[in-house]
Amino acid sequence: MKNPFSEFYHVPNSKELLDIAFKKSMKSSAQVSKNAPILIKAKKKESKRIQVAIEELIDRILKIIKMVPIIDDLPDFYRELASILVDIDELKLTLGKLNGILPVLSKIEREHLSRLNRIEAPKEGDQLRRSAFGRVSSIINKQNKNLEYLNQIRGNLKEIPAIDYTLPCIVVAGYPNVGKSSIVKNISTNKKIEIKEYPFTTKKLNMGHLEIERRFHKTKIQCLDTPGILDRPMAKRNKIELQAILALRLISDLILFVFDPTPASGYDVDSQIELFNEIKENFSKERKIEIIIIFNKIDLAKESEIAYLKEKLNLIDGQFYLTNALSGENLDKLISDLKERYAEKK
Ligand SMILES: Nc1nc2c(ncn2[C@@H]2O[C@H](COP(=O)(O)OP(=O)(O)OP(=O)(O)O)[C@@H](O)[C@H]2O)c(=O)[nH]1
Ligand SMILES: [Mg+2]
Repeated sequence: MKNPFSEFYHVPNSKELLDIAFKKSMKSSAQVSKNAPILIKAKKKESKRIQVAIEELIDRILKIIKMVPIIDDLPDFYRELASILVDIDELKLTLGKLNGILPVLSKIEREHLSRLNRIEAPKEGDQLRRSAFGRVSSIINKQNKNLEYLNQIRGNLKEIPAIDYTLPCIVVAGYPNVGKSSIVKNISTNKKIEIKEYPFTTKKLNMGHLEIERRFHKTKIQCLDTPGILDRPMAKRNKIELQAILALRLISDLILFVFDPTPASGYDVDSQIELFNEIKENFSKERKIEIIIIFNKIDLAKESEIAYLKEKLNLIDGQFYLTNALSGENLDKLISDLKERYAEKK
């Protein structure tokens, strides 16, 4: 499904909202006969202006509230990811506060319209409209913090990748800076992934695809690049790491675990092994998900570094890939392995 937050569009701030509403209001024209007395004309004109402004505001605020999906109703993955990225209680509270001003706006409208009916001089109509606009402005301005908050969290939520639950999903995981993104960028269609020489470059989940040919049709497999994870207790893991954990837990059909056997990533191999064991134990065994092991950066790796990892993981040749994500060496083998695995499977 597409990202449920893809229709969470820009949220105007209070000034923008008021500008739109008042502009529309001042352009409005009331239906009144030319020959009507000035007092009637003033009443009709100002009533219309007040109505247009307040109804426009109510309409726009309702639209803002409605474009935020109800988090509790989302599928597990999106719901949990949203709770990692934003404080859901604060979001609910913010939407509740915005919703709370709607009856207040309606009341101001009703009160001013009934007072307008009773005016005795045209200039009182102008004064009443100004008074209504003043009260409305003060209410909307008090919501500015909430409007800006929505716009700010929108930035995080709209970056959530679209997951197609009908297609297999390979999750690429490992320590920071080991070359996960370089591999996904190389093997998938996603060429926009950012790669940098420092850890925690990837701060969100990036989706890429691999096209595969089945006997009668073409299809795709999903390949998800994740942020690095450190070997530490779950409770200590930050929001960036937790996104990777969530993907492993909820949407992986196959895990690609990437090791950097060299000191280049800045993290030692034993910690990477600990993380591997944790992932194997928690996310592979229970859900019967296979792990493909990759030793990356073979252009830098010494034989002794590869031998150490092999021995520690109890692997024999053929049970892991040796890759260079910069040159693409051996990634073609990995791609054909992946394509073969999914060529006939559903
Ligand atoms: N020499 C060499 N450098 C590599 C290789 N693969 C990746 N790198 C470099 O390692 C650094 C980290 O690469 P990324 O692909 O960003 O690593 P990552 O695992 O996605 O890192 P995070 O997103 O921070 O967790 C970059 O400077 C890459 O150019 C490789 O096979 N050989
Ligand atoms: Mg990365």
